[in-house]
Amino acid sequence: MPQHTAPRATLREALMANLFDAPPEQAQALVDTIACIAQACAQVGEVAARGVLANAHGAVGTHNIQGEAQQKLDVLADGFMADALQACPHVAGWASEEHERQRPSAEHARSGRYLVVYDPLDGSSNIEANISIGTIFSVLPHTYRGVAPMDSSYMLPGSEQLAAGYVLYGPATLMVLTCKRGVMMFTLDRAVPAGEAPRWVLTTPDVKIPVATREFAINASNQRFWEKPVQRYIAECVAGESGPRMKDFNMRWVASMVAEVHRIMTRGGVFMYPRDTREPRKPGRLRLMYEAAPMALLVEQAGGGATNGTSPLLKLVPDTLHQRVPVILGSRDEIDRIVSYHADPHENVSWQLFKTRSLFVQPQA
Ligand code: FDP
Repeated sequence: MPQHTAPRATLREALMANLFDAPPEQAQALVDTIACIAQACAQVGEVAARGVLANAHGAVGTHNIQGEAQQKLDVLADGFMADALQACPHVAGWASEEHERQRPSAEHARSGRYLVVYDPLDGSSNIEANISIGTIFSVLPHTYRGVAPMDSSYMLPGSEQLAAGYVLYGPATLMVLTCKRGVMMFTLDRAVPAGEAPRWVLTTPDVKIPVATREFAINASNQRFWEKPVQRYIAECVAGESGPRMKDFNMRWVASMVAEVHRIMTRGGVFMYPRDTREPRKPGRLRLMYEAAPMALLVEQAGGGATNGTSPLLKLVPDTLHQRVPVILGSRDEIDRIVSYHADPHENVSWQLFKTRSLFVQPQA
């Protein structure tokens, strides 16, 4: 018997349906903008998939504003995004991990209604190891439409984002997206007729993060630098069945934030890049505007939680484009627990004292 399956919705169809309650002109502008970004990401995915054959591996010999050595793919991805945004009539300006200052659109700086911030290539250290990498983006309102944007135009809390998403360049190329009406997952379909561009199709209409989990992701080599509530949380997870949690946990670390968040989107978990004492000037490793805030919006829209330990990430107002923050996000129950550890005054006095006095009972020899 032939199977009759309904065709999957395209990106534009799914977004227009998702935005049914928005004024049509606004919905169309947001869909057009996301379609421009999606097209650039399909180009990045194409080049990433060809690897050395596309001459996309290796360093270019320059450094970005963060002092990080730029990889060829960082630069290529940044260029694809900038070209797509330049061509998009609704975008007044954009800011990227790879540039110190924002860039106003040559033609639409005054007329555009949106600002876009992005990390063109997240997980750069994984490029040559052929491990999953990604792009992260956020669409913000251009509050003073009619005036060309400046860096200060972008200083909005994450709660003001109109849309946020990431693209994961893994075995399949996926886009996970929110317009603040839940989270949708799209897959890039390359099996299209010759001459046609690959197209994004809706593959999961309503992503939900499981509330409970037994899996965490953290770079454990930084343990000695972590703050006390994080030391306590991880020690309790590692103690497993014989510790206060009375159950075993599993650990993962890919070193590509997009891949870690995607795993959490599919089966739950906790991802942490907490504050540490290595460089007191830097309160965390990840950037607020184009890493933490868009991921926080996605995770919260999927039912999870996202915090710096003491405040929801979506409430933080940036001071600069490249500001760094501690990031703790994932399954709701665990995030609530970690926030409660940060709020516990004993935790901030002495975790060691707490450990010997109460919960953390050592198994008898
Ligand atoms: P990368 O610098 O390679 O782009 O964005 C920062 C980030 O990767 C995250 O994707 C990743 O989670 C983290 O840094 C990796 O940090 P470690 O090197 O400490 O593992």
